[in-house]
Amino acid sequence: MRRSLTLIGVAVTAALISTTPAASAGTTAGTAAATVFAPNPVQTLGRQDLTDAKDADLPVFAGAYRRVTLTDLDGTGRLAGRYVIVKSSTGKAATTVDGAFPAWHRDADQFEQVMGYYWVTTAQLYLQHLGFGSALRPVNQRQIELRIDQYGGDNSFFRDDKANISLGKGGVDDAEDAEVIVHEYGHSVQDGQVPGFGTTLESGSIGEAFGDYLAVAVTSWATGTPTLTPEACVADWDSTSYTSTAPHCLRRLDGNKHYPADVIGEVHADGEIWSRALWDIRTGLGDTRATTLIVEAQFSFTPDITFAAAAQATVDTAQRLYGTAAANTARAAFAARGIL
Ligand SMILES: [Ca+2]
Ligand SMILES: [Ca+2]
Ligand SMILES: [Ca+2]
Ligand SMILES: [Zn+2]
Repeated sequence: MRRSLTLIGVAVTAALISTTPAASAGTTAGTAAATVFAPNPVQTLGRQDLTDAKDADLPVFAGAYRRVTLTDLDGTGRLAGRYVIVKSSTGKAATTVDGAFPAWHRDADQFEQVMGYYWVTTAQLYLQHLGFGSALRPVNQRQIELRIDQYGGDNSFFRDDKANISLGKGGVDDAEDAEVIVHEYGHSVQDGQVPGFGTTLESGSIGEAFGDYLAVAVTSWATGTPTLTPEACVADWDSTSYTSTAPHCLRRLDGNKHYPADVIGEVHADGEIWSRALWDIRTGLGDTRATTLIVEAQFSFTPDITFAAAAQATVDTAQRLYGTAAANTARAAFAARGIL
């Protein structure tokens, strides 16, 4: 695996400096085993009847845990590394025991901490696997601060003033669903590419849409295309707390919203217009080419870009990277939404 050693915009700690030089292409600075959901128990088990049950580790969840290897750790035994540092206001900070993180389950606060570290790092490694940081310029290769808070509402958010992410614990703990974590990282990615991105309704909708798209792309890359839930379904598990129909989805990538008739003036809802276009590009070109051109195009966006301008920039990037047939696929996807 190609891996850039470049750190951009990172407050590099002494510990990180001391361990980073040991890394080179194909190796990682620090690794440790840990236990996660991959990406969430509804998708893994294909059970739409799962409920939060007040954070209880019921026997039904046993088959959803996976032992994985955390990479890019700074060697301190904490959840701190090259692309993310976890800070939690709930429970003690996770630390390694004999070089591995204990197999915490969902009823332990440390489980959400581990999830945050693993899935932010996995999202960055997915971008690197596409060539960002090697053949293409790096994307968001900075250390994100990820907070897990006893936040009252069932919500998570990205604060671009501090380049950090907060994950709430309303309903199902947000960090128990990888797709919520990666959605938030999507905002961080866009802010890393275009500081302050998303100042208007349309640009903000693009932001929400890209987060949803990245959530699906990263989790399918890491765990395989889901077979028991629709791939287009975002946050199958977190959404069991606030949706009543199955399959449970926070949002989907494969809706049929059309511009401008379906615009309601809310970024998450209107984002479903944009995310369907991204989904169609991915269906037409495959994950690697689609996500590469989608992310590469975002470098040319302005913070307040319109749907039309962003769509044209995406088509132009498809042309530049992959030629006329790919550009036609992208143009058709946006035309089908009424954007171009
Ligand atoms: Ca939990
Ligand atoms: Ca939640
Ligand atoms: Ca899903
Ligand atoms: Zn969002």
